[in-house]
Amino acid sequence: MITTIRWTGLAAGLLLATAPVLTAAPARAADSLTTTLHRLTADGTGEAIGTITITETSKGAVFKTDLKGLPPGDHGIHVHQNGACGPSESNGTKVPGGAAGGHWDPASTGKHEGPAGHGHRGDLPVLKVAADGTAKESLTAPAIKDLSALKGHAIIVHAGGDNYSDEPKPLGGGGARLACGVIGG
Ligand SMILES: [Cu+2]
Repeated sequence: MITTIRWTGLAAGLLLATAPVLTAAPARAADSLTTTLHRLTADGTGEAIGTITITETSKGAVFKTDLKGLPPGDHGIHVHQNGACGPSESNGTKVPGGAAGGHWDPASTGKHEGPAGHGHRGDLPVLKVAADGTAKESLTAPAIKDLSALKGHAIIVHAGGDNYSDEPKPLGGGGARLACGVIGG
């Protein structure tokens, strides 16, 4: 009888000890988000080209890229409105990654001004790809304060660079969409 009581006490103690860990887990998971990027094709998505991990810091959200297989040089990279990486259709032609929609712009500014501007909230610092096709960069977005707001949007890497302006070409001049990943999905 005494043994039974002791075991019950021990079990209760274990439950109490593990309870805080269980309740803390969801909060910890929200501290970072990871998305896998895939190469875009006219029919959808192809091979995976790496990951982007997003963390919240006092300076804004930091997008840490671990990518490969990209053309060397500067590439526009942005958070886009829709959590979809499929093609869209324009005049009967499939546009790779078109389903991701335009740049994430919750304040409806309609302006592309780069990460330090007051336009699209999804405008990130330009992605620099090394000569070997890899990009291991930390891109800070001062305007993005809240990681949870990023969930369900897509990250797009463009073929061209990004001059943080709508002139002379719209949306920084990035043009065609090369790779895509849905944040938190
Ligand atoms: Cu973009």
